[in-house]
Amino acid sequence: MLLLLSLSFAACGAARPAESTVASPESTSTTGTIKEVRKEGAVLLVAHEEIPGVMPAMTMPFQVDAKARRKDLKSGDRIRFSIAEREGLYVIVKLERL
Ligand SMILES: [Cu+2]
Repeated sequence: MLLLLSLSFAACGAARPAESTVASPESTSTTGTIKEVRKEGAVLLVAHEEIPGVMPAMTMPFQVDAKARRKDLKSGDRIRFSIAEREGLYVIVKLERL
C-alpha cells in the first residue's frame, strides 16, 4: 500500500514539469501597451514584451476573460497581464494597469 502510494506520487511529480512548461501560462505574465480596445474591453490589441518560452515581443489581439475585463482602459495604456492557453488561444486572465 505504501509502495503504491509513493509510486503514484512519483508518477505525478514526473508528469508535472512537462505539463507546466507547456500549459501553465496561468503564471506567465508580461507587460505591454494597449494599441486598441475592442468589444468594450473583451478584446485588446496589445504590443507586448517577450513572453519567455511562449512568444517573442509582438503586437497581437488577446481575448480577455470576463473576470479580468476592465472598463477604464484605453489605447496607449501600459498594462501588466497574465495569459492562459484556452483551446489554442491565449486569453488574458489577469490584468492591471501600470
Ligand atoms: Cu504575442
